[in-house]
Amino acid sequence: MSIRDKLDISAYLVVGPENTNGRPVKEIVEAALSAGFTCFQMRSKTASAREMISLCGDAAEVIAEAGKSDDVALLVDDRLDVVLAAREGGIKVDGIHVGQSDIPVDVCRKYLGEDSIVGLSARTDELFDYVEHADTAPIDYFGAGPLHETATKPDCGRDRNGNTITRSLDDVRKLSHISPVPVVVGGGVKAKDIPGLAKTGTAGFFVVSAVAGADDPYAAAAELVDLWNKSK
Ligand code: TZP
Ligand code: MG
Repeated sequence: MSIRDKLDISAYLVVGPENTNGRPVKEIVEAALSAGFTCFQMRSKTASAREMISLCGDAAEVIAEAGKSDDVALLVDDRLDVVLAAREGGIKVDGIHVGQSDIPVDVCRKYLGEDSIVGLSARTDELFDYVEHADTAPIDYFGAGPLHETATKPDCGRDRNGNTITRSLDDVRKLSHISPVPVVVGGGVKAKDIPGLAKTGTAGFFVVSAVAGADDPYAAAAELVDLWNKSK
Protein backbone atom coordinates (compact mmCIF):
# COMPACT_ATOMS: atom_id res chain seq x y z
CA MET A 1 0.00 0.00 0.00
CA SER A 2 1.41 3.40 -0.93
CA ILE A 3 1.18 6.50 1.23
CA ARG A 4 -1.23 7.83 -1.40
CA ASP A 5 -3.85 5.33 -0.25
CA LYS A 6 -3.39 6.36 3.38
CA LEU A 7 -3.24 10.11 2.85
CA ASP A 8 -4.28 11.93 6.02
CA ILE A 9 -4.66 15.69 5.54
CA SER A 10 -6.56 16.26 8.78
CA ALA A 11 -3.81 18.29 10.46
CA TYR A 12 -1.58 19.77 7.79
CA LEU A 13 1.38 22.08 8.41
CA VAL A 14 2.73 24.32 5.65
CA VAL A 15 6.12 25.73 6.60
CA GLY A 16 9.29 27.34 5.31
CA PRO A 17 12.17 29.41 6.65
CA GLU A 18 10.25 32.67 6.31
CA ASN A 19 7.55 31.48 8.74
CA THR A 20 9.48 30.38 11.81
CA ASN A 21 10.66 33.62 13.44
CA GLY A 22 14.24 32.57 12.83
CA ARG A 23 13.93 29.09 14.33
CA PRO A 24 15.06 26.06 12.30
CA VAL A 25 12.25 24.61 10.16
CA LYS A 26 13.27 21.18 11.43
CA GLU A 27 12.42 22.19 14.99
CA ILE A 28 8.90 23.29 13.98
CA VAL A 29 8.30 20.09 12.01
CA GLU A 30 9.47 18.03 14.98
CA ALA A 31 7.11 19.87 17.33
CA ALA A 32 4.09 19.56 15.03
CA LEU A 33 4.81 15.91 14.28
CA SER A 34 5.02 14.93 17.91
CA ALA A 35 1.81 16.87 18.55
CA GLY A 36 0.03 14.70 15.98
CA PHE A 37 0.17 16.63 12.69
CA THR A 38 -0.45 14.25 9.82
CA CYS A 39 0.88 16.02 6.74
CA PHE A 40 3.69 18.48 5.97
CA GLN A 41 4.33 20.81 3.08
CA MET A 42 7.66 22.55 2.60
CA ARG A 43 6.93 25.97 1.14
CA SER A 44 9.27 28.87 0.50
CA LYS A 45 9.21 31.72 -1.96
CA THR A 46 12.79 32.70 -1.05
CA ALA A 47 14.80 29.52 -0.45
CA SER A 48 17.06 28.23 -3.21
CA ALA A 49 16.55 24.79 -4.71
CA ARG A 50 19.48 23.46 -2.67
CA GLU A 51 18.05 24.91 0.52
CA MET A 52 14.67 23.38 -0.24
CA ILE A 53 16.25 19.99 -0.84
CA SER A 54 18.11 20.26 2.43
CA LEU A 55 14.92 21.29 4.30
CA CYS A 56 13.15 18.28 2.81
CA GLY A 57 16.02 16.10 3.99
CA ASP A 58 15.63 17.47 7.52
CA ALA A 59 11.86 16.96 7.56
CA ALA A 60 12.08 13.46 6.09
CA GLU A 61 14.65 12.57 8.75
CA VAL A 62 12.41 13.83 11.57
CA ILE A 63 9.47 11.83 10.18
CA ALA A 64 11.62 8.70 9.76
CA GLU A 65 13.05 8.98 13.28
CA ALA A 66 9.49 9.06 14.62
CA GLY A 67 8.74 5.88 12.63
CA LYS A 68 6.03 7.67 10.66
CA SER A 69 7.40 7.61 7.11
CA ASP A 70 4.62 5.30 5.93
CA ASP A 71 1.85 7.39 7.45
CA VAL A 72 2.79 11.06 7.43
CA ALA A 73 3.22 12.67 4.02
CA LEU A 74 5.93 15.18 3.14
CA LEU A 75 5.03 17.40 0.20
CA VAL A 76 6.69 20.36 -1.50
CA ASP A 77 4.92 23.50 -2.65
CA ASP A 78 5.29 24.32 -6.36
CA ARG A 79 8.74 22.91 -6.95
CA LEU A 80 8.57 19.79 -9.07
CA ASP A 81 12.31 20.18 -9.66
CA VAL A 82 12.95 20.08 -5.91
CA VAL A 83 10.86 16.93 -5.44
CA LEU A 84 12.70 15.16 -8.25
CA ALA A 85 16.14 16.27 -7.07
CA ALA A 86 15.40 15.37 -3.45
CA ARG A 87 14.28 11.91 -4.52
CA GLU A 88 17.38 11.56 -6.67
CA GLY A 89 19.35 12.21 -3.49
CA GLY A 90 17.50 9.48 -1.60
CA ILE A 91 15.14 11.76 0.35
CA LYS A 92 11.62 10.45 0.82
CA VAL A 93 9.40 13.22 -0.52
CA ASP A 94 5.87 11.98 -1.09
CA GLY A 95 4.54 14.54 -3.54
CA ILE A 96 3.73 18.07 -4.48
CA HIS A 97 1.16 20.80 -3.90
CA VAL A 98 0.56 23.22 -6.76
CA GLY A 99 -1.63 26.20 -7.47
CA GLN A 100 -3.64 27.18 -10.49
CA SER A 101 -0.70 28.99 -12.15
CA ASP A 102 1.95 26.38 -11.32
CA ILE A 103 3.09 23.25 -13.16
CA PRO A 104 -0.07 21.48 -14.40
CA VAL A 105 -1.19 18.56 -12.25
CA ASP A 106 -1.06 16.03 -15.08
CA VAL A 107 2.60 16.94 -15.65
CA CYS A 108 3.26 16.53 -11.89
CA ARG A 109 1.57 13.15 -11.98
CA LYS A 110 3.54 12.09 -15.04
CA TYR A 111 6.91 12.92 -13.49
CA LEU A 112 6.17 11.82 -9.93
CA GLY A 113 4.35 8.58 -10.68
CA GLU A 114 1.22 6.85 -9.48
CA ASP A 115 2.35 6.41 -5.87
CA SER A 116 2.88 10.13 -5.30
CA ILE A 117 0.53 12.67 -3.82
CA VAL A 118 -0.53 15.63 -5.95
CA GLY A 119 -2.54 18.39 -4.27
CA LEU A 120 -4.06 21.40 -5.99
CA SER A 121 -5.25 24.76 -4.69
CA ALA A 122 -8.79 25.31 -5.90
CA ARG A 123 -9.70 28.40 -7.88
CA THR A 124 -11.06 31.51 -6.26
CA ASP A 125 -13.50 32.61 -8.95
CA GLU A 126 -16.55 30.40 -9.42
CA LEU A 127 -15.15 28.05 -6.80
CA PHE A 128 -18.17 25.79 -6.40
CA ASP A 129 -18.72 25.26 -10.09
CA TYR A 130 -15.02 24.63 -10.53
CA VAL A 131 -14.71 22.09 -7.70
CA GLU A 132 -17.79 20.22 -8.83
CA HIS A 133 -16.70 19.92 -12.45
CA ALA A 134 -12.88 19.97 -12.45
CA ASP A 135 -11.02 16.95 -13.76
CA THR A 136 -9.76 15.55 -10.48
CA ALA A 137 -8.28 12.37 -11.96
CA PRO A 138 -4.64 13.45 -11.48
CA ILE A 139 -5.08 14.86 -7.94
CA ASP A 140 -5.49 13.57 -4.41
CA TYR A 141 -7.01 16.60 -2.71
CA PHE A 142 -8.01 20.22 -3.07
CA GLY A 143 -6.71 23.06 -0.92
CA ALA A 144 -9.27 25.80 -0.38
CA GLY A 145 -9.69 29.04 1.50
CA PRO A 146 -8.99 31.44 2.93
CA LEU A 147 -11.19 31.20 5.97
CA HIS A 148 -9.84 34.65 6.95
CA GLU A 149 -7.56 37.11 5.21
CA THR A 150 -4.00 36.28 6.12
CA ALA A 151 -0.72 38.19 6.15
CA THR A 152 1.09 34.91 5.42
CA LYS A 153 -0.33 34.93 1.88
CA PRO A 154 -2.00 38.28 1.29
CA ASP A 155 -3.13 37.41 -2.25
CA CYS A 156 -4.97 34.28 -1.13
CA GLY A 157 -8.59 34.41 -2.26
CA ARG A 158 -8.14 37.46 -4.52
CA ASP A 159 -10.63 37.36 -7.34
CA ARG A 160 -10.05 38.84 -10.79
CA ASN A 161 -11.22 42.24 -9.52
CA GLY A 162 -8.66 42.27 -6.73
CA ASN A 163 -11.18 41.64 -3.94
CA THR A 164 -10.41 38.98 -1.34
CA ILE A 165 -13.11 36.35 -1.00
CA THR A 166 -13.07 34.56 2.35
CA ARG A 167 -15.00 31.34 2.89
CA SER A 168 -17.68 30.81 5.48
CA LEU A 169 -18.17 27.51 7.31
CA ASP A 170 -21.27 26.99 5.17
CA ASP A 171 -19.10 27.40 2.06
CA VAL A 172 -16.66 24.84 3.45
CA ARG A 173 -19.49 22.40 4.20
CA LYS A 174 -20.83 22.75 0.68
CA LEU A 175 -17.38 22.45 -0.89
CA SER A 176 -16.53 19.27 0.96
CA HIS A 177 -19.88 17.84 -0.03
CA ILE A 178 -19.58 18.52 -3.76
CA SER A 179 -15.87 17.86 -4.20
CA PRO A 180 -14.94 14.51 -5.74
CA VAL A 181 -11.70 14.56 -3.72
CA PRO A 182 -10.98 15.48 -0.07
CA VAL A 183 -10.70 19.19 0.75
CA VAL A 184 -8.25 20.78 3.20
CA VAL A 185 -9.06 24.30 4.33
CA GLY A 186 -6.73 27.03 5.53
CA GLY A 187 -5.90 30.69 5.47
CA GLY A 188 -5.92 32.51 8.79
CA VAL A 189 -6.98 29.38 10.65
CA LYS A 190 -6.50 29.61 14.43
CA ALA A 191 -7.56 27.39 17.33
CA LYS A 192 -10.93 29.15 17.66
CA ASP A 193 -11.83 28.08 14.10
CA ILE A 194 -11.14 24.39 14.54
CA PRO A 195 -14.36 23.20 16.24
CA GLY A 196 -16.52 24.82 13.56
CA LEU A 197 -14.32 23.59 10.72
CA ALA A 198 -14.24 20.04 12.03
CA LYS A 199 -18.03 19.93 12.04
CA THR A 200 -18.28 20.87 8.35
CA GLY A 201 -17.12 17.40 7.33
CA THR A 202 -14.05 18.74 5.60
CA ALA A 203 -11.04 16.40 5.49
CA GLY A 204 -8.74 18.73 7.37
CA PHE A 205 -7.24 22.11 8.14
CA PHE A 206 -3.92 23.63 7.14
CA VAL A 207 -1.99 26.28 9.00
CA VAL A 208 1.25 28.16 8.76
CA SER A 209 1.48 30.85 11.43
CA ALA A 210 -0.75 29.22 14.06
CA VAL A 211 2.07 26.71 14.57
CA ALA A 212 5.22 28.04 12.88
CA GLY A 213 4.77 31.51 14.40
CA ALA A 214 3.70 30.36 17.86
CA ASP A 215 5.89 30.98 20.92
CA ASP A 216 5.43 27.30 21.77
CA PRO A 217 4.88 25.44 18.48
CA TYR A 218 4.35 22.08 20.22
CA ALA A 219 1.64 23.43 22.52
CA ALA A 220 -0.04 25.30 19.66
CA ALA A 221 0.00 22.24 17.41
CA ALA A 222 -1.29 19.96 20.17
CA GLU A 223 -4.18 22.34 20.88
CA LEU A 224 -5.19 22.33 17.19
CA VAL A 225 -5.01 18.54 16.91
CA ASP A 226 -6.94 17.99 20.16
CA LEU A 227 -9.66 20.46 19.16
CA TRP A 228 -9.99 18.78 15.76
CA ASN A 229 -10.23 15.28 17.21
CA LYS A 230 -12.70 16.35 19.90
CA SER A 231 -14.96 18.29 17.55
CA LYS A 232 -15.34 16.01 14.53
N1 TZP B 1 -2.20 28.96 0.95
C1 TZP B 1 -3.38 29.54 1.09
S1 TZP B 1 -3.46 30.52 2.46
C2 TZP B 1 -1.88 30.15 2.87
C3 TZP B 1 -1.34 29.28 1.95
C4 TZP B 1 0.01 28.73 1.96
C5 TZP B 1 -1.20 30.71 4.06
C6 TZP B 1 -1.92 30.42 5.32
O1 TZP B 1 -1.13 30.89 6.38
P1 TZP B 1 -1.72 31.18 7.83
O2 TZP B 1 -0.54 31.77 8.57
O3 TZP B 1 -2.13 29.85 8.40
O4 TZP B 1 -2.84 32.14 7.66
MG1 MG C 1 1.97 27.80 -5.92
